[in-house]
This record gives sequence, structure tokens and C-alpha cells, in this order.
Amino acid sequence: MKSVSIIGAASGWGAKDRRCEAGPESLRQQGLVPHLRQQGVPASWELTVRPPANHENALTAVQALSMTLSQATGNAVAKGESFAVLGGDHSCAIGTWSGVSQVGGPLGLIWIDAHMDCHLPETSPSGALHGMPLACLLGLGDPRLTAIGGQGPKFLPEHVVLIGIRSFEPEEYLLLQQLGVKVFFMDEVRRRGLKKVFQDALERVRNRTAGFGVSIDLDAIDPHEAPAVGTPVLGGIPKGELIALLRQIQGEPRFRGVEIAEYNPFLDKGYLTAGLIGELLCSLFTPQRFAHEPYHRIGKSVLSA
Ligand code: 6HN
Ligand code: MN
Ligand code: MN
Ligand code: MN
Repeated sequence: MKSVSIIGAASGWGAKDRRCEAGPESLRQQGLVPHLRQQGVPASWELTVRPPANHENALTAVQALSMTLSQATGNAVAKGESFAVLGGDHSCAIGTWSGVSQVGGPLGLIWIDAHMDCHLPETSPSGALHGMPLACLLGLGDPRLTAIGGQGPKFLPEHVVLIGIRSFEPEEYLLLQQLGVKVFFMDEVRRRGLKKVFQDALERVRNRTAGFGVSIDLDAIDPHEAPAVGTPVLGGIPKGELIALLRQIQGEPRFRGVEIAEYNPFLDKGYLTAGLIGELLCSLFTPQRFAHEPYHRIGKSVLSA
């Protein structure tokens, strides 16, 4: 089985609340890697990428971090490893997927989020860069960000699917519609069930691609179960349903890796969100023969050891 390269993305400059930059280090200290290993996942912490100390502004911070991150994910995939990028605000997606898209043929992407993250600098209400990464990956936005990993779009619109959307501005939806990107709103997830929606999503990202990845913004999940996010939106995906479906991807040879973004340890309640991150990773990477143990118990034992 492929080894799993864990890459921390300590990005906070893309969000209003910068404290999510502490997310990766907190997960590491909570014993995430020993836990994964205990669950049979051949994981190791490869590196944590950080913004340079002396950047001019949020954009140059995100640009520099994304460039380093794109090299890290590109290297992991080129070596035949799986990867898990742990953020950090969701602007890290620019780096993660720009890197992966450089290796092999066309790539598919499942974007699981409460938001569309498809603003241009001109349409963004907040100016926050974590509201723009998907537009950048589709080739639109500030040229300093769209040029990372090579000029131009990193995905074809028909190979990108969004799931769980319930908060967006009209301009980003218009953009996605014009491009022809499929959006599964939370309404549809509730009406048809996540299982059916996920099947449709997998079909799209597997169709005429060499591989696919999954980007999970933790705010896609209901805030009762994933409280440690900067932009919570009620009425999200139940974590149990998502975990059950991610388990289907486990062992799939064309699955390249995952990104889990927006973890802000200062907003966590006990081990709730950290534990969820452990469970999400186990659902994707634990070989079926291993028993699945709740992460929070392990986290505590590691901390008190
Ligand atoms: N995220 N659409 C809002 C904005 O300010 O652009 C919210 C973006 C949230 C982004 O959660 O990754
Ligand atoms: Mn979001
Ligand atoms: Mn997001
Ligand atoms: Mn677990």
C-alpha cells in the first residue's frame, strides 16, 4: 500500500481569523501520526510549509506558501506516495492542487465545502483569499496565484465537482455556471442523500482523468460536529455519512490524496474537530482489515504519555 505523506500548510493569511495557521502544528502535537500508524496507515509527517516571515501583504504570503506547497505535493505524487495536506486556511488549495496537477494526465477534483471559494478579487465581499482558491485553480484571478505550477487552469471544468454548498455570493455561482462546473448544493444532498450525490461526483472526476483528489473544507460538515472553523454555516453534512463514503475511495489506485482545511485549534471543543480529522484520514487510508478506533481516546493517551 502507498505510504502517506502528511504535509502541514500553516496558512492563515487567506482568512480573516489568522489563527488557523496553528492548525497543523496542533494536530501534530495531539499525536495524529502515531494514531494513524496504530490504525495501520503508513503515514509520516513530511514537512510543514509556512509563509515567509517578511512578506509584503496577504497575497505575497499566500503566493510564497503555495509555491512551496505545490513542490511538496508534486514531489509526493511523483514518488508514488499518497498525500494529506492539513491546513491552515483554504487558500492552501492553490498550492496543493497546482502541484498535483503537474504530475500525470488530467486530474479530477471533489471540493467539499459550505462555500464555493470561487471569487475573483473584483467580486469578493471580504477580499479574503480563502474565498478564491477554486477560481485560481480554474485559471481565473490574480496572475501571481494562477501562475503557480505553470500558467493556466489546473483543471478542466467538467472534472471539478462541488458538494455541500449552502453559503455563496451570486457572482461565484455565475462564474461556475459559465464555466460548466457541477455544484451539488446542500439542499440536493439532503433531498437525494449524500451517497447518490457522491456517486455522481466520483463518476465525473473519474471520467477521462488520470487521477483525482479530494479537498475537504471542514466547514462543509455540520458545525455541531466540526466547530473549529472560522466561517461555520449551520445545516452541514453529517460527519458519519461523509466518513462512510470516503471509505469507498480507500485503496482506489487513482486516488491521489486529500486536503483538509480550515482547522482552527483555538475554536475546537475538546478533541471534537481534531478527532474528526483523524477519523477522516483513517476512513481514506486505513486498510479495511484494521479496526477503526475513535481518535479522541488515542489523542488523550498520547498527550498524557
Ligand atoms: N472558506 N464567500 C465568503 C468570502 O468572503 O469570500 C466566505 C469564504 C469562506 C472561504 O471557508 O474557505
Ligand atoms: Mn468553507
Ligand atoms: Mn473553503
Ligand atoms: Mn480513527
